[in-house]
Amino acid sequence: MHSPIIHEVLAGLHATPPFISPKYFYDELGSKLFEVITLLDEYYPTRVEKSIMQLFQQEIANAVHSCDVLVDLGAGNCVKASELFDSIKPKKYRALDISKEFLELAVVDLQKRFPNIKMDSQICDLNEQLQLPDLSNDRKLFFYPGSSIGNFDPDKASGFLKNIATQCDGQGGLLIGVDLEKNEQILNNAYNDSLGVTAAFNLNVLRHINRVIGSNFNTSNWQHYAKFNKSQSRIEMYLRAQQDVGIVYPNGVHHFKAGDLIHTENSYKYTQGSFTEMLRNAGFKNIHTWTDANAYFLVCYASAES
Ligand code: AVJ
Repeated sequence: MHSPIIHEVLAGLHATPPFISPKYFYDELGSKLFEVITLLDEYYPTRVEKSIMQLFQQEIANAVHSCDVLVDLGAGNCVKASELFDSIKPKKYRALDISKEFLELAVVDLQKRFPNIKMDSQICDLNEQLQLPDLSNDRKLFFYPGSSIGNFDPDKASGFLKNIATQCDGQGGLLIGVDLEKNEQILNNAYNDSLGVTAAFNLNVLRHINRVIGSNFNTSNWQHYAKFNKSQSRIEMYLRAQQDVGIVYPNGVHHFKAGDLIHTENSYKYTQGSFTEMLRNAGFKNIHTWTDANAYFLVCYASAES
């Protein structure tokens, strides 16, 4: 009766505890709100990752050595990949993302700035098995910045890394950024910024869900809640019902009580040791790491070559 997508979203809302997948953050407005998050004082990951990439640009390029195709996993506005072009000199650039309009516009823009790199885009959900049949013979550099890996539970993250290592097929590797465990207050502040942008980003998922399933969530009935869970080493984000609400969607209604939480995101934090071990277990042969002076963030090049 319902489409598979609607079915999946409804199953999440009816689950105990209820959840919405973080992939629904990234409609057009959500992608723009995330760009704003990366500019916030409290949200250090993007800024610190960029400083590491800049400071160690030459070392990273030496480790990568050469690259037929740069495969950008979760390209967004493509800015981070474009900052690698001069040092890594890829022949081709493949941008993957879940947000179609946003991605295609970004790639068209980038192609004008770098006419000598062959570019294309591929809409994909990294929760599904990655398929790149036309690139099977190329020496690939997979690029997964921003600690997006943090959205996966650790066993899912391991499976994802194994899949990338397999796709490398003995050549190339993965350049990945991951957020590190640190002082709890710094972590909590990064997801509870004083301008309320992260709150808007979290609440916007309800507007997106309304369009996807035809529901009537009213964002003013919900409140942003984000907190570091120490035992699981992850930031957890939720939306909390501020009053009893009945959510109506085609062929149904679902009641939430005041105080009920919808889980919208986990953002796992790793230690350098736990993360490099995961890369090794995934089958990568050689692991290079770079971090900042405060050890807030880690950049790794995991090579598939021994
Ligand atoms: C894009 C998943 C890396 O977990 O920090 C930012 C998303 N959520 N603020 C993160 C996010 C709230 C972000 N990732």
